[in-house]
This record gives sequence, structure tokens and C-alpha cells, in this order.
Amino acid sequence: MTQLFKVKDYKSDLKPIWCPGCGDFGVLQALYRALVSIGRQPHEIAFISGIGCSSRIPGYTTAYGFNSLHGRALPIAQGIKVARPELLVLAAGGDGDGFSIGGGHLPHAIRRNPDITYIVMDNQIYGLTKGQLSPTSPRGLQTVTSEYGSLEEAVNPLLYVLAYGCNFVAQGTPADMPGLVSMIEEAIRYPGFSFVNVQSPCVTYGEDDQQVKAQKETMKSLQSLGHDPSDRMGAMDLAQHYGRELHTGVFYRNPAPPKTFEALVRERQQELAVKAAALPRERILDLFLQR
Ligand SMILES: Cc1ncc(C[n+]2csc(CCOP(=O)(O)OP(=O)(O)O)c2C)c(N)n1
Ligand code: SF4
Repeated sequence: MTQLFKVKDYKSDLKPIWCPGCGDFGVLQALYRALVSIGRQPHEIAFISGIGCSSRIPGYTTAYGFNSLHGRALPIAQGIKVARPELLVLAAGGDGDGFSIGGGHLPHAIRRNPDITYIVMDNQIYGLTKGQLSPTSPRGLQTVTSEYGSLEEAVNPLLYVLAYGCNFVAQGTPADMPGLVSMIEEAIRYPGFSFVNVQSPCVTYGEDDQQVKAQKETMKSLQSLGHDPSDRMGAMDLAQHYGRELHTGVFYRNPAPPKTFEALVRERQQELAVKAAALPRERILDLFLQR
């Protein structure tokens, strides 16, 4: 198939300032390649992030971008999708952004089901602020805020989103670039809210700087385990291995995608417009006030 665009068309002229070896470089490369396959023009894409090292990502693309507030990528992305449903809307950030301060927004984005792809670069640490515990840090991790080791159980991002009814859930790693590219592409093509958790190592404040190498040796694709992505309970079983085993691929893809939030909003607007057209001018306000 002829591709209308090349990677260079999605690359901005900002040079990434991530530490050499940061996993986020791999996520950016995978995203460029997925966008090439999707073939939307850069000006038809809105890319929203929160705050963190990972949240710099929209700036490295030629899409319309907004490096917003810590934890607030999803509310902004949802507003954009409702106002401009024809845009391809992407949201991204770190595990701190998504599961600490932004953790309260995620269930609501999932239950509304806007057609947005949310990519979390899960490095199990606060990178930008120099290595504090994050919600996905493993129990026992020593950091500047847990000198004697973390006393907390980690949030499981996969179970979290599956439990709230997310219709598309995948996990990837830059250690498997072809797999990461295809799951980001699949997530973008999925007609509804899609979540991609990327095990994207922090080489500066993470457990060590050899995580990508270790991931290459230990990762197991869900396909090789014979997992059927339409099996939600099977996905939840496998998601429980988060933090112990690295499973890559699509955990869950609802084969019967429900209507998106923006489609329901449009339907409601059209119903009200029809009713309003049948009313005398002075009664139109009553319609909206339900009198
Ligand atoms: C309201 C608010 N609280 C706290 C911060 C400080 N802060 C900036 S980034 C960050 C966490 C970064 O970690 P993560 O979201 O995991 O992203 P990473 O840098 O690891 O990619 C925090 C706590 C902030 N910018 N705004
Ligand atoms: S501090 Fe960690 S997450 Fe941030 S750019 Fe460096 S390696 Fe990446």
C-alpha cells in the first residue's frame, strides 16, 4: 500500500532532550511509524500530554500539541474530541501522571469511551522530578522518597483499566519495536477509548540502565501464550502478572465496540435540534430546561 507520509513528516524540528537510552525514544519512534501507517495529516492530529519527561512527546511531533498540566491530559483530550470529533486525538504521559494525580480522570474517560488513544510510558518512577516513588514502583524499591524501600503495593495499570471496562488494552515495550508499532496503530484504529501501557525504562532513576536488554530476554508475547484478545476474563488473569512477568500484545479488544461519547453527544444534539425546529421560538429554551 502506498504511504502518503513518511516519518520525517511527523517529526518536529525540536530535538528530544531525554537522557541517552531513555525508553521514551523508542515510544516516539514507534508512534512515528504507526502514524505513517495511519496516514492522517499532521494538522488532523491533536496530541495532548500532562507533565513529566514522557509528556514532552507531543513537542517532538508535527501534530497540534498541548503539554498541559500534570495529570490533566485526559480531560483536555476529551474536550477536544467532543468539540472536534473529526480529529485524531492522542493522549500520553507517565505512570505518575496517569495513575497518581491523573488517576481519578482515567475511570471517567474509560466509562465515557471517547475515541482517544492513551499511551502511558510506565517507567515505575517519577523521572522529571528526579526519581521519587511512583504509583507503579514495585514494593521495596529504594528511591529518594523511600530510602529504606517502598512499603506500598504497586498499582496494576492493566487491571485498573480492564476493571473499569476499557475496550482496548495493550502493553508493549521498546524492546519489541515491531510489536509496539503495530499495537499503537491498532489502538489508534480502534473506534473507542484505547489504552497502551508501555514499559519504557528510565535509565537515570530506574532500577538500572540495562532494563531494555533484560526485557528482550524475558518478555513473552500474549500471542505465544495462546491468549484470545476477545476474552476479557482471560485478559484479567494475565494482567495479574504485571510487575512479575512482562507480557506484550493486546490483552483485550472488545469485538463489539460500543458507541463513542462524541457520537452520543452528536445524536443528542440532533434529537434536540429536531424538537427545537418544531417549537415556536419563545419555547425553545423550555426544551433545554426540560419544562
Ligand atoms: C500539580 C503538580 N504537582 C506536581 C508536579 C511535579 N511533577 C512534575 S512531573 C511529576 C511526575 C513525573 O513522573 P511521571 O508522570 O511518571 O513521568 P516521567 O517524568 O517519569 O515520564 C511531578 C510530581 C507538577 N508539575 N504539578
Ligand atoms: S530522567 Fe528517566 S524518564 Fe526522564 S528522560 Fe531521563 S531516562 Fe527518561
